[in-house]
Amino acid sequence: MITSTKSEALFAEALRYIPGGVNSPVRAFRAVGGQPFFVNKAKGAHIFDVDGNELIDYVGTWGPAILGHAHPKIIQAVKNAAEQGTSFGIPNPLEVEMARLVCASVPGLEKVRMCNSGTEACMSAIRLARGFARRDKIIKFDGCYHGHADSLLVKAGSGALTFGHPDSAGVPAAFTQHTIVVPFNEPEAVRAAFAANPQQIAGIIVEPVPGNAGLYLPKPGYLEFLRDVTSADGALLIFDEVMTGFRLALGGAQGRFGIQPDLSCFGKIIGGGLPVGAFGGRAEIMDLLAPLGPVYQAGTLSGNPLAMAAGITAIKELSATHAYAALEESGAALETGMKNAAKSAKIPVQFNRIGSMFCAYFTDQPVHNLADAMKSDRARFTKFFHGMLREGVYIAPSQFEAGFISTAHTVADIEKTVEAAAKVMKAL
Ligand code: KE4
Repeated sequence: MITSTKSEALFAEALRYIPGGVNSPVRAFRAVGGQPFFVNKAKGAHIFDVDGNELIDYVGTWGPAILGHAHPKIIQAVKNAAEQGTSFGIPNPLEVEMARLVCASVPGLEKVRMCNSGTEACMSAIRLARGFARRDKIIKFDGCYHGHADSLLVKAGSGALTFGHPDSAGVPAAFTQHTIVVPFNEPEAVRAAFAANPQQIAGIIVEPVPGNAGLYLPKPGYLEFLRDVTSADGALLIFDEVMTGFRLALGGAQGRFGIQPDLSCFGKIIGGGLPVGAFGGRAEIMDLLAPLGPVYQAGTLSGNPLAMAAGITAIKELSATHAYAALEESGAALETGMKNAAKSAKIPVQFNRIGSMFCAYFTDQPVHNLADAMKSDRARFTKFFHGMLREGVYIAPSQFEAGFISTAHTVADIEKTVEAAAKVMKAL
């Protein structure tokens, strides 16, 4: 970073009016120290802060910017929609097109309901699962983050984990008594939970590829195991694809791994950068939702035309181009470069990656779940983060977040990133 005077002044004023100076905790740099910078422009794979610094961006507004920032087709779609009105609160044609596109993209999805965030999507999917199964208990995995609904803020990942309070204050024990937390990638823990609660578990909610404690992959057969163990007990399998949906493939992780959950949650990419969430599944489950059925869920701005226009354009662009092949190529190049940088610097790095999602853990042990991730050297990550920032590369300001590559990242961007990593790792 060259200068930060304007960001510092803005942050001082932000602290006056906004708790922690931010509207979402993970932006506050609390995990890595220092102060956040303020951005007023983003284009392609680059962000531009108020002091004129230009950075290669691997946060991508936490996942939505898979096509890069300010993609011309998305900007034009939002402009066109805005000229017709920004919200109607009345069914609009774009909602139908979005629902059709999402259902056509994700195998087995028969119906979908739009909402305004991933939190809403996951909270609603759980309520629906409980209403369908007529059971109260839910299994989640430590380190997974499904938004900040009360019953899910238990050993949650992302910002909750970053700030060391995975179980938030203000959540009565009664609200989480039905939430069972087990470690990811350990089948025995799930078997034990079902054995201790036979026919009482409404469902498992899981990030099929957890991206909120850094990034780690399901071990071979693990997702198939979750599918089988839930079916055997009459529980539902809920894939939280808010991050992985339309990121790992057009059909999300479920399409990539060939697993069909009962319910799926989406967000981020399908909003094209505007506030959107969605959840969907078989019609026999979804039709329990109001106004058809007894499970209530609602939202003033759900399906609003601007977010629909942006999301539809993003999905169409992803399906019309060879986006995922390009993302795989960039991801592989980054992975090779980062691993070579670590080797030449002689420091232990586990570089986990799938498609365009990645995370560098500073440890010599493999990372398969939260317990493994917690063993990584966070002091080293902090030095790496600030070193990369000085070299003009912005990665997530927390070890417990994933990185994202977009179709806008060029070969030159990846090369510059790898050169920066080689230089910074040598000094760690
Ligand atoms: P939102 O309510 O933030 O739209 O989505 C919640 C959510 C649900 N499920 C998954 C798998 C998610 O990754 C998220 C949100 N992701 C974080 C980044 N790790 C959002 C960043 C933030 O909290 O500012």
